[in-house]
Amino acid sequence: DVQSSIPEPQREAWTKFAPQRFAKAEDFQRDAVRHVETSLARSMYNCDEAAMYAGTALAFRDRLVMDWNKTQQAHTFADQKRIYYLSLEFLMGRALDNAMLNVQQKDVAAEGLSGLGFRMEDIIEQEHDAALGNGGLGRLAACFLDSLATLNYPAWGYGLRYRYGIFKQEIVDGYQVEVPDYWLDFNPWEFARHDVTVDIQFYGHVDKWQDENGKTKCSWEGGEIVKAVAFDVPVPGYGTSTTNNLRLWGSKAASGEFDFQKFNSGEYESSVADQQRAETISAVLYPNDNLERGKELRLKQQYFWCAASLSDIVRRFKKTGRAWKEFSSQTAIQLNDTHPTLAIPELQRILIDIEGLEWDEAWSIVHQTFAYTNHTVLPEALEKWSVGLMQHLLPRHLQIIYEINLQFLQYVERTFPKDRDLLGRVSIIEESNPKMVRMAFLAVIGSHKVNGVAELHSDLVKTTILKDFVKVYGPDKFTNVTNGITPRRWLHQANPRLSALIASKLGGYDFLKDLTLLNKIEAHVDDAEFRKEWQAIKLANKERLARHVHETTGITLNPKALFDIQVKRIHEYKRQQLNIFGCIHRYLAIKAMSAEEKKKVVPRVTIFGGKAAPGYWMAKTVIHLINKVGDVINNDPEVGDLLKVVFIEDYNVSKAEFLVPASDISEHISTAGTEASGTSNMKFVLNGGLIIGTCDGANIEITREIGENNIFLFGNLSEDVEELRHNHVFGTYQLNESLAKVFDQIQNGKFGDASQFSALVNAIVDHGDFYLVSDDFESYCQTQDLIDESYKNVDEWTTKSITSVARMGFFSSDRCIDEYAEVIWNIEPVAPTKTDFAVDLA
Ligand code: T68
Repeated sequence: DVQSSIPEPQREAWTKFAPQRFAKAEDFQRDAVRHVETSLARSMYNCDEAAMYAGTALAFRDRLVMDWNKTQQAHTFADQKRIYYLSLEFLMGRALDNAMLNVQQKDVAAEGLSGLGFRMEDIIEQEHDAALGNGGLGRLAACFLDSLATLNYPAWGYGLRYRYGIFKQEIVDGYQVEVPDYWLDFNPWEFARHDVTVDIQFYGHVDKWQDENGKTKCSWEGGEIVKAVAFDVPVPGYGTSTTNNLRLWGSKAASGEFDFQKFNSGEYESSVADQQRAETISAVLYPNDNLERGKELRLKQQYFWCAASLSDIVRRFKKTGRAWKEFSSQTAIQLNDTHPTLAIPELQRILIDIEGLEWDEAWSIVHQTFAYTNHTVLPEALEKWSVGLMQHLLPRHLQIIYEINLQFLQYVERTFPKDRDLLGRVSIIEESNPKMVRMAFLAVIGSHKVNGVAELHSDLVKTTILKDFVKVYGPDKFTNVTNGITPRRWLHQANPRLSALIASKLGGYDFLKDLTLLNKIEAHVDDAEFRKEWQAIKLANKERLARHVHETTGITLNPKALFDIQVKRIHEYKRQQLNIFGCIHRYLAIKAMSAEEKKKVVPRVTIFGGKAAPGYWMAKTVIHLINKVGDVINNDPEVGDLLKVVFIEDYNVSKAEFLVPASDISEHISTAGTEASGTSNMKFVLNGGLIIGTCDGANIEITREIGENNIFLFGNLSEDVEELRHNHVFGTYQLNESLAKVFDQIQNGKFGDASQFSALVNAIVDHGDFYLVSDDFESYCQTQDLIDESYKNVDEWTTKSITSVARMGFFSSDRCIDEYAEVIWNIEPVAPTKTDFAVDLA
C-alpha cells in the first residue's frame, strides 16, 4: 500500500530503531525490564515470576513480529501458491520456550533472566497452555504449522479462537471432575485484528429468480448475522526468518456491543442476550475425540469458521487480480478431518451466487482446491448432520449439496449402469430416518486427494469406509501420508540434554532440520562414554518426573524402576483397561511370591494420564478404576517399590514434554485396526523409550524403521478382528483365565464398591468384548514379562534405545509436510528474507 508507507528519505530512522536480535544478555534485559515497567506497569518491587514471564514473552514477541511482518510481505510479493490448513483444533501448548529456541536465543535470555534474579525453568512454567484441541488431531495440526514455517512454505492455519479450550481435569476421590479452561486473561501471542471482520449468515431462506439473460439465480436471504473477528498468532520456524500466521476467528454480535434500539427501549436484557448468543459460537471447544454428537452449536461453529476463512482466502486471491481459473493453482486448502467440509459448498456458493461463475466452472475450481485428511475409520466418529438441521441453519448449502450429489450420482450411474445398489451406498444423503448428510462422502467428492495418516489406516480407508469410492474414482485419488512430529518441540525442547548429546556426536544441530541425520549416531552405539551419558539422561528425566509425582500426589517413586507410561485420551479402543487389568494381574502375582522370588522382580512404575470426554461414562469408569487400583497397590507394604500405579492429573502438551522423555516403555495398545496412526508413539521412541504395542497405526511403520528386535509387539492382527468378534457373539470362546482372576478381585470389592466397575467387566464378559481385551490379554502379559527380562540387561536395553532413536528420522513432520507439498498441494517454499533477527542455519 503505497500511500501508507514511510517515504524513502525517512526510512533510515525507521530501520535504525526497528527491534533487532539480542546480541547479549543485556539487550534482552533492557527489553524485558522495559516491558515489565511500561507494558505491565509493574516495578522491581512487585515483579513476580508471572510478571517476568510477561516481560520475557513481550520482549520475544517484539522480535517475532518483525520477522512475521517481513514474511507476510515476502509471501505477498512472491505471489506463489499458498497452502491453507483448516483445522477446528490447534493444540499449540506453550509458545515462549518454542519461540526462544526457534530463534536460537534461549541461552541469551536465560543469562539475562538469571542476572535479574529469575530461573528460566520457573519463567517458562508461568505460561498457560494454548489447549485448543482434544488430542492427536489437534497436536498434529500444531506440529504441521511448525514444519510449514521451518521449511519456508507460504502457509496459513485457520481455526477458531475458543475462549475455553479443553477442560482442566481434576481428580477428586478417584473421579474425573471437569473445570473450565479460561486461558485468555493474558495472552501475548495473539493480535486482535478488529479491522479484519467477516459477516457470517445463518438461517434465512433462498430466493430464486431469473436474471436479465433468463438465467436462474439463487441468493440466500434473511436470517441472522454474526461477526467473525480475526485473531492472529505468529508461528516462527526453526532457524529461519519465516514466521507464518495462524488466524483464529472469534465471534461477536454483528450490531456491536449492544443492539441500541433494544437498549434504548428498555430491553437491556435481551440486547445483551443477543450479544452473548453470538459470542457463544466461539466460546468452547467440544471435548469429544473420535465421537460425534450432532449438536447444532457444533455445526454453527463449523460453518462460522469455514465461511470466515473462505471469505478471507477469496479476498486475498482477488487482490492479486488473477482470473478465477487460476484460483486452484494459487490456493491449496487442506481439510483436517471432515470438520471443515462445509468449506466445499461454501466456495461453490461464493463462486456461483456471488461471483457469477457457471456451475461446472466453479465446481472444477472447488474440487481442484480441496484435499481431505481422514483420521479415523471408527463408525461412531464419522460426521453426519441431519438434513432437517442443515435445511434450517444453511438452506442454500443444502441445495448446493443436493446438486453436487445429483451430478455425482448421475456420473456413477453412467459409469456403472448395472450396479443399482452402488448409488445408495455412495450417496451423500443417507436414506435413514431422519435423513443424514454424510460429511466424509461430501469431502471425498469435493476433493482432488484423500489421505489416511499411516499405511495400515490408509489401506483400511480404501477397503472399508470408502471402498465404493475407490471403485468410482480409481485408486489414485487415495493416498497415504504417514504422520510425523516436530523434532524441535519433541526432542530439542522437551529433552535438551539428549539433543545436546546427539549434537555433540553429529557436530551440530543440523539433525533438527533433517532428522534422517540421526542415523549417524548408530556408529556410536558402542561408545562407552556416549552410552553412559545416554543412560544418565534417561535417569535424570525419570528423577524429574518422580519429583513432579511426589509434589502433586505424595507418592514416592524409585527412579531406578522401569517407568511404563500410557498417556493419551481415555478411550475404550485405546484400551487403558487392558493396561490396568495387567497391573492387577502383576499385583496378584507379586502377592503370591515368596521373599526369594520377589528379589528377582523388576520394580515397575505404571503411569497413566489422559482425559475422558465428559459424557463418556465408560472412559470415566476406567479413570476411576486406575485410581482405586493405585490406592490399593501403592499402600500395600508387601509390594513396596515393586509396583506403583500413578494417574497424572490433567495431561496436556506441557506435561507431555516432561513425561515423554522419562519413559522406559510406553504403551500403544489399541485393538488392531482402530488407531489411525498415533503420534505419541513416535515421540516416545525419539526420546529413547521403547514401546509395547499392537500391530496398529504407525506402530507398524515404526517397527519397519527401527527393526522388530527393538519393539515389543503383541496381540491379534487387524485382519483377524472381525472373526474374533464373531466368536464372542456366537460362543466359541472362553474368557482368558488370568483375566477371570483379575475380575474376581474387582468383583470381590478389593478396589472398592464392585458395582462401580461392573459395566467395565460386563462389556468384556457379557457384551461381546468389542475391543478384544480378553483375546489379547495373555499375549499382553507375556510381552510385559519379556520386557522385564530385557530391562534386566542394561547393555542390551541401551543398545535398543540408541539404535531406535538413530532410525527415527522418517517420523519428522518435516518429511510429512514435504510429502503433502509434493503429492497433494503442489507448492514450493519461498526463500526466507534476510532479517536482523533470525539466523538462517542453511
Ligand atoms: C487422532 N484423532 C487419531 N481425533 O485417533 C490418531 N475426533 O490415531 C492420529 O494419530 C491423530 O488423530 C492424528 O492423525 C483425533 O485426535 C479427535 O481429536 C477428534 C476431535 C473431534 C472430533 C473427532
